[in-house]
Amino acid sequence: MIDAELIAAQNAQQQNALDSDYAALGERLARAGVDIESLTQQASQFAVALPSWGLGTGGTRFARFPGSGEPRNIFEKVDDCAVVNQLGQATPAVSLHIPWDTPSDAAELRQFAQERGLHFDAMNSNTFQDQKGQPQSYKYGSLSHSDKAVRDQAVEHNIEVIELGRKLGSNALTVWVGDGSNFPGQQNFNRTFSRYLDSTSAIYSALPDDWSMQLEHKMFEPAFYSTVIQDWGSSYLAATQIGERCKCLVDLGHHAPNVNIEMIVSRLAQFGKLGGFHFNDSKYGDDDLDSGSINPYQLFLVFNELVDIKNRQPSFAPFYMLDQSHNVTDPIESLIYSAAEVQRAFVKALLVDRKALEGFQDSNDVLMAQGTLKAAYNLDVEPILQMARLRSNGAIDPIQAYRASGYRAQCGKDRPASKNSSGSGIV
Ligand SMILES: [Mn+2]
Repeated sequence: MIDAELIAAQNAQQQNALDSDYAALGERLARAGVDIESLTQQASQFAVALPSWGLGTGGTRFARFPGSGEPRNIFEKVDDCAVVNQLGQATPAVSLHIPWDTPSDAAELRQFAQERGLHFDAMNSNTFQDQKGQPQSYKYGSLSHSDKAVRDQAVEHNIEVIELGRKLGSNALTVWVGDGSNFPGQQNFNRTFSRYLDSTSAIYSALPDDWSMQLEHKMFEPAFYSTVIQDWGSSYLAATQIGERCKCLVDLGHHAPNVNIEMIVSRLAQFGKLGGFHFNDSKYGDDDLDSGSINPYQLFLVFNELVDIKNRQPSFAPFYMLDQSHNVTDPIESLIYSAAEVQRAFVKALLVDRKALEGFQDSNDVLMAQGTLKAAYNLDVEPILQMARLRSNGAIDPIQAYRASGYRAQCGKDRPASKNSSGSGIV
């Protein structure tokens, strides 16, 4: 963790400017009948989970360029998560990827995280890679494989992940499989999907009563011709077939270019099947770039739907996680920055004048309807995010505080690279 006095000293230098900016924004919002304190309160409560695999440097199929002081095991990853949350105050949960980050002692890891103010969110299984010593190969698929022995092994792995998650205090399982085909004719679409449904139903039947299961769709990759759960339609069909607590998870990078993701969000939520999100951004495909770095307006439009849904269904509580690959930045900095971008989109979505919007929609005042969204999007809510962090003992400027702390340089000394270091994956 970072020395609290260092954060306080940094904040002290910046607080006068913040107080002034916050007062000015508060005054402006008050003229529109909006209470800035309510927004700051909601910003403080906003949380997005950190992916355990996001703390190490990511890479592509071509190369990985790790920096110094990378976490070498799950405990060091949790240490880094604690720093992200300490400074940014928006990421109190960690989402584990199994088996990349399987702890030898779940109780020890749970306590280790608790001592750092963290808890465990949705668990992620992995049947897209062969693990050392496993008898069956996933070369031709896992949950939908033609061979029952392979499917059974994949189901068993997911059940083990649930068992581990129970010990860690998690309450959800996210299932993404790369199953699919590379060539026309390689697989029969109907039989493959049926086998997938049988396998996921078997996993679902092992789900504790207070757990949910999230199906993550992805258009392509690693399969390049067809993918079993390639889109939200397939995901919805599967989740509906499997059971009530089986939902669809939307990863922002898992769609064709220009697809209207915010409408997918609305559709799934309208029928009670929106379970969660993996936030990231993309220019071309599943780029796993930092949230809000390419298309922040899309992120805002997604949250515009989420706020709308929440207003209709107060119990709506989807899982939020950052799912990014940090190839050329310090992962801690990217995660702090990205969490704030997601939080920013949320706060801006809260600012949408929904009553006015509904009026413009019903009277077909197109210009004013789109302008109502833009008015909220264009407002700079940075003072609200800064104040929310300050009041939670985070940093007004978390990147500056992180750099001033020298945390990464210290890790470079404390964490000499070992050949057992666990890297990162791209999910
Ligand atoms: Mn994902």
